[in-house]
Amino acid sequence: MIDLSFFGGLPVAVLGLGRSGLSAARALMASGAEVWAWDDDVERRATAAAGGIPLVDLTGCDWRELTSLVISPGIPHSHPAPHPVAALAREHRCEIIGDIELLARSQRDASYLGVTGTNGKSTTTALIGHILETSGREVQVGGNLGTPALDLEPLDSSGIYVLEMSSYQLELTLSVTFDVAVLLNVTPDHLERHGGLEGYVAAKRLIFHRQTRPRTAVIGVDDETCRGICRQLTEAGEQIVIPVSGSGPAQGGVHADGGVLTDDTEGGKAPVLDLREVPSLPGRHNRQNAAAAYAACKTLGVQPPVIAACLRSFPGLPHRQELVAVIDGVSYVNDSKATNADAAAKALACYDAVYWIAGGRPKETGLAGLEPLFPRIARAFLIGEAEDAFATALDGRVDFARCGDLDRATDLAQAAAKADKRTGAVVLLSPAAASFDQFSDFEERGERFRTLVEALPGRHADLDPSGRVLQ
Ligand code: UMA
Repeated sequence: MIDLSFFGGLPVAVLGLGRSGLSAARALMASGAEVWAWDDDVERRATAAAGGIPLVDLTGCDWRELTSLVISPGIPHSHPAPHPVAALAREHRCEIIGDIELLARSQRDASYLGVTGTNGKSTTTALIGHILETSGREVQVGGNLGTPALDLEPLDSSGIYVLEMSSYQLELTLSVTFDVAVLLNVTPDHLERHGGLEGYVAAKRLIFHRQTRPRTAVIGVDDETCRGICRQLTEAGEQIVIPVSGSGPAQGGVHADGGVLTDDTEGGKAPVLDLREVPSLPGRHNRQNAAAAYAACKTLGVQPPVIAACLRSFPGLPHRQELVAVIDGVSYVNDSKATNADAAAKALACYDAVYWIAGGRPKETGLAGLEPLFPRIARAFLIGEAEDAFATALDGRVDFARCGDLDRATDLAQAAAKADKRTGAVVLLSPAAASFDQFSDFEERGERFRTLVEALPGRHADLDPSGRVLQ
């Protein structure tokens, strides 16, 4: 448990009682703080109360008593409009912070490694955690990836927190200075929440806040926005900057052009590993993730051959291009985490005969940018609120079926893949939309897909724990 006794005896407001809020409330209570917890959802309040967390309606309490509001990352505090509780906190000059801020205030001796970016940050965070752990470091891995910051273990000066940082969390974290900060890529996402692209980019840049040498920024240079940030930081010279690329050169950095991870940080373009030999890191996007993980871990002193061995043994992450079954020669891939078109594009680009399950609650960007990948789609199976919009985008270009929900889509996709008998057929759940219309989160959607697939008729091949086919 993370010790927050600096709040001992003081009232602290906690808004949002999901994963991070419950964890914050518990850590604060265990540290002797007087927790005033609230959630807009009546069921969440009931669950929290049943767990002994004291509820106080934060819209009607005496704010003069409070100095800190710990807000869950998913709750808006500025755009599109501040949540009424956040507005009250501001009015009363009360700080608005997140759970990672509390971790940083408590664990001051440990090192911090942060990973952000629109896509790939979970895989890269897990990869870095895997490399550091395997090479014998004391590591705690969490944040946006799933384990809330205050559920992590305390660490001393030899330990490293490896944190996936969403743009939401970065805005709520004031006092972490990352020893190594990784920015992978920026494409439009969460625009409503940040008041537009400029606000989103500004939030992402917070990962570099206050960094000075020898602190290090690892920056993907495969998109224009990040290339610009890399140029600016290099020119400013405050921290060490390592460019990384999955698809082109990265002078003085690490790249994986053509699939071979290559270290150019010491001027020698040293080949490290052929990433095409690593099945748990498929596709071009994973080349940049691997390059970033390599650069980050080498900065922390892990030797290149050790990093290469750890990349090979990486088991991959659930819900990210996760091979859940091979049935009668057809692969079933769970990519439920792909909640926007850009993320779905990464998966679609990996396969040639895709039976694509897509839909959910659509993002503003819809299916924009996916057109060049349409020839890879044998047929699309549309679900959820996005059905109309996605049908319009695919009409006349990709054969599609409106399925309503995931259960029907999975059945129809299997039937179509079986009937077509195409070589390399893949039933891919890569929704390009959020899950919230039909599921509580992308994980529940992915688990449902796994359950449905496991129950499908046919001959199921044996897979090893990292998803490799054994027969
Ligand atoms: N709530 C309110 N009022 C509101 C909105 C929400 O009371 O106006 C309440 C909800 O009823 C619910 C709680 O707030 O009880 C949910 O809070 P939350 O959305 O912040 O979710 P948590 O369960 O605390 O999970 C958060 C992260 N969620 C978001 O940022 C949306 C999780 O990231 C993270 O894993 C977890 O903390 C632990 O650190 C998920 C995510 O979707 C994976 N992240 C986004 C992304 O990756 O794109 C940013």
